[in-house]
Amino acid sequence: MKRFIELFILALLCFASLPASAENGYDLWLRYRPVEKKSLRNHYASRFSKVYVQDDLGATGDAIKDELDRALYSMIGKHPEYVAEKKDAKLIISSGDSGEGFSIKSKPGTQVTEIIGEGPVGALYATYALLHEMQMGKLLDNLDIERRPEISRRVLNHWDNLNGTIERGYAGYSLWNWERLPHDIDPRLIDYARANASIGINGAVVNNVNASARSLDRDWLVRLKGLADAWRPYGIKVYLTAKFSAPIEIGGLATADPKDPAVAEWWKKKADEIYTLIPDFGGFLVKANSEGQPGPQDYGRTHAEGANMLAEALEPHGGIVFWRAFVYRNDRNHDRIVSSYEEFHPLDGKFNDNVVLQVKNGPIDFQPREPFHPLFGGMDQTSVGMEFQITQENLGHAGHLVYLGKLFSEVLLSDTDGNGRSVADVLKSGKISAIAGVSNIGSEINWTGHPFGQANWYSFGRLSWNPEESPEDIAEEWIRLTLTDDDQSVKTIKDMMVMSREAVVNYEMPLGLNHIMNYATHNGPEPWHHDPVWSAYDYHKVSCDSIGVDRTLRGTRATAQYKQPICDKFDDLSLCPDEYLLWFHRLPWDYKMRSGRTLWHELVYKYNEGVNQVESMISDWDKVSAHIDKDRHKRVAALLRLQLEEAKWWRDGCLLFFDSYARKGIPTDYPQPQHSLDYYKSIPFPYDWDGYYK
Ligand code: BDP
Repeated sequence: MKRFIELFILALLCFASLPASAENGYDLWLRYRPVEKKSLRNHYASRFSKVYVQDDLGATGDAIKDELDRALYSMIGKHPEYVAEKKDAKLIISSGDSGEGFSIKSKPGTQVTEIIGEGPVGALYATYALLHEMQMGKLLDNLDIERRPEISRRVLNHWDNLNGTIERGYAGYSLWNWERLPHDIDPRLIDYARANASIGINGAVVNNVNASARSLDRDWLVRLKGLADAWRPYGIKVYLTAKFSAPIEIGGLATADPKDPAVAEWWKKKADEIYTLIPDFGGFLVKANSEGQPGPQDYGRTHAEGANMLAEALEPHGGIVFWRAFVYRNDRNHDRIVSSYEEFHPLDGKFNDNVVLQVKNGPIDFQPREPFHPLFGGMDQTSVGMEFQITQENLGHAGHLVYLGKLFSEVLLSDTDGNGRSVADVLKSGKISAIAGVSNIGSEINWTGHPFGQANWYSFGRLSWNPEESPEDIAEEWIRLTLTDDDQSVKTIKDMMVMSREAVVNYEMPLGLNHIMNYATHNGPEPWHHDPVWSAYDYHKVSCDSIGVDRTLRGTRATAQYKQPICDKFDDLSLCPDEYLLWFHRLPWDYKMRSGRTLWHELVYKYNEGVNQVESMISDWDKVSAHIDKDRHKRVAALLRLQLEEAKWWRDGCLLFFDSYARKGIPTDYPQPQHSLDYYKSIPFPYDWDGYYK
């Protein structure tokens, strides 16, 4: 009978390990698939036969047990058995008072594994790390892992509006059920916390940078407390965006001038109120004097004066201010690229210690490729934090497969001074080290809309913990955890992912072109957009003989904002990498490229390369069908077809437009556009999901 039951379980497990026909992606990278190999199953079963979890780990200890229960039951069909004494245990989980670092060690010559967290959250992170090893099919015999995060604040920024819409969100509506908080904690909110904790994300700014002052009202704060309490065991702090005019809007004051004592007092009281409800509240994120948002400059004060006033209100409670550096003048005669550095560089050293200047990865605005922002390395006496965008605002929304791990890593490893001081080093050197990602998640069942969007959330977390990790390795692990562990398929999918970032650059904005997307939706080409306030011509400056913007020392001097020798690298045409060519230089159509082609020909070549890359992604995805569950395979296949259509739309629209100036014609050995330029100009843009441009 016992043998029969064993065989039966084995049959069930084997069946379960085939690609399931229906997976909706909800489980993310925490699928805990049944372990097929009997020997491995037994190995895990024996290691988890007796588990000791230090009993004063509080709610985090419960979260650890909950995760072990789910994982073990799903992977080997058994729950772990908990024991009260360390000496009886095979898995020992304990921790010190606080901290996120941890170690996992196998005790030589025994079957014992010991996890020690610096604090309870460290022990939780270690638990996820151990389960990760198991999901990767590893034995637990020779573990010798020690980890500590390189960056201390690893935060998702949710651009969620209080009415449930998400600005630039393409995966449905906000997950925060404000109406029923704090009483009803939707189980999904816990799954959100689990997913984040499993990749080390430890903070969430829950509302939009284009903030509503109402989020600071007591009515909302008590609801926010519901989220804070639910996420605390997972090591996640909540933060709010603070609208600078809140003292007027909800405080009844006549001004929001940071130098007015009544204003400072209002913020102090507000902070006290928040901390009474949420003792570990993270702090404020502020978008000020940017794109119409109020700020200190409305009162003739500097960004530093505004930030410090808020910082003083938070300081007694241990809170911090993320002050965004995303500012530009609404002046079409001024190169937008240089604005933010011009504004903030003179303020270096003027920010309080609990202020982080949050800087977008590049100096424009989340384009498919940008050189790193010169404020990284340009503000040595200020804590400078990174802001990446995980939601693909300018990279095909949730319709395109684009693996952003490559983009994140490229920026993090950029050399800021010629001596190898990378952007990541700059982040790490701040009094407060911080990295933020504008989230791509929403209410869609698979969280991110595109199934591969999950990899961008995942890689953001992993690189925030350790910016030096290889994005290729991260992609591979994500694939194994999320899609398949068939080696050949893993390799094929990984190659696809790695190429996908280059593909989107090629079919949207090759050779350093930028900001030529549709004005409102930011999806699809519109290099012809031109109105009194915003014109794509400011970004490409196309004419009959040339294209690109001269941002060298002879032009708008954007290159001067970089330290030497990086300044020279971008400024000197012979040194400037092709990928930033038209970003920094204005060149004639017949300019001879390194490839031997003319600039015009190179542009044609690159746009076509992008389309070809999507075509090869389609055929690669076809090849792995036997090893991916049907539903997700079908969904990605459909999305890749959409991506191909849109890649061609970008290519043909842009090339026809640029050629209406260059008059060179598309060489006959390339596919010719199927439609006229007028046709591409007349394509209507569907409504914008985020409700911002109503
Ligand atoms: C732009 C987005 C806009 C954001 C803004 C920001 O289009 O929706 O509000 O950035 O980061 O890229 O503040």
